[in-house]
Amino acid sequence: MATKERVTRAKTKMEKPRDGEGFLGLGHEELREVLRLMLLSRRFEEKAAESYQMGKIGGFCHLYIGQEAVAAGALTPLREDDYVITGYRDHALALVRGVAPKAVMAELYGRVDGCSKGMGGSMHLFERSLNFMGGHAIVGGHLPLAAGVGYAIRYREGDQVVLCAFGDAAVNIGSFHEALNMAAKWELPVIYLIENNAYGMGTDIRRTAAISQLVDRACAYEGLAARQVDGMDVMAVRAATEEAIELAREEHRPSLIEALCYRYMGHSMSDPSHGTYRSRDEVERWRKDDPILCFSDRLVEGGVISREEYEEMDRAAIAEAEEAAAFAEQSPSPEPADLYRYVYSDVYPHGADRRDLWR
Ligand SMILES: Cc1ncc(C[n+]2csc(CCOP(=O)(O)OP(=O)(O)O)c2C)c(N)n1
Ligand SMILES: [Mg+2]
Repeated sequence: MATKERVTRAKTKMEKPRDGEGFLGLGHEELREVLRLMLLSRRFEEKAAESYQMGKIGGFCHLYIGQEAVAAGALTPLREDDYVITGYRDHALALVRGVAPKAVMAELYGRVDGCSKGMGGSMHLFERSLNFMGGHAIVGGHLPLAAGVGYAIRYREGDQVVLCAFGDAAVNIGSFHEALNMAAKWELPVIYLIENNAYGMGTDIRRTAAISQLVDRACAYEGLAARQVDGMDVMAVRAATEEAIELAREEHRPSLIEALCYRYMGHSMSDPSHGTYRSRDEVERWRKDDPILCFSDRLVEGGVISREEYEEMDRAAIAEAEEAAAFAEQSPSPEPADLYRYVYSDVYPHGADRRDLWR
């Protein structure tokens, strides 16, 4: 079964060594902010799980618990005008990108104050003002969209980058290859980030991928830089991403990063935490590498934060999640009449005027 031994080597065409050991020259404030965002994601999702179990949230809901180092490591080095796009396991990425917890929770509740006006739900978080381009439910469907955003950046001669996250199962989807081929051929500033949590729903990736190290898929595309990192180590993810950002911004070179991580919960809220496809022992082994506990220990040892400050930060994250849920509860549901409002379609209810729909 999947274990930490999967972190085999720093497979790379990039030049610098993988560095998750130090603090990458970050100041204490920046390091504490990275930790705060990981804690916020964790506590937010624990609250979301509680609300889901109480029937307050409906539909699909996939938690990121256990994978927080990937979102925090990959998104915190981005600039405000860079772009982020991801799949359906999107809560943590939205929060780290800066979408307000209240707007994310209200979206999970399907309420009008949600970041997608309550029309998208858990899998379709979106925030244009932060260049957070979703939240996409179709496995691998957003990889070509990331190439499209990268193409738009090149066309406008900008220097932004696109960070595109997706799960391990997406590497067997045709659009993965189409997107990587285009990104490499057209030298698009896109960073493709595999969140390899070892499973696609209940299927071990080793049963479906005809390659043992997913990052090796990059070898098929000339010019695509590649790196495999320990996805439980936020600084390792950040180091690899910083390097990829530099390549994209300075040299228009795309990258493929594989972050080896693990989800502690079931595939979605409708699945049990452990399931029959993995053992309790395996989950417990990975829990020993909890990305938040490991990083907070390092920060305490390094004198960046005291235990008391950490506990205070944790209490603040819990309070923020509670406030988000209270906010979501009182936010109204969308009007049924607005159902067609944001849909591209020629079919309008009751002969409504096209212009009415774009008010
Ligand atoms: C094209 C497509 N096929 C099947 C599904 C159903 N499905 C939803 S999630 C999932 C597993 C994806 O696993 P992975 O890419 O590893 O992401 P993870 O859930 O582990 O984050 C599948 C098969 C889908 N959403 N889209
Ligand atoms: Mg997976």
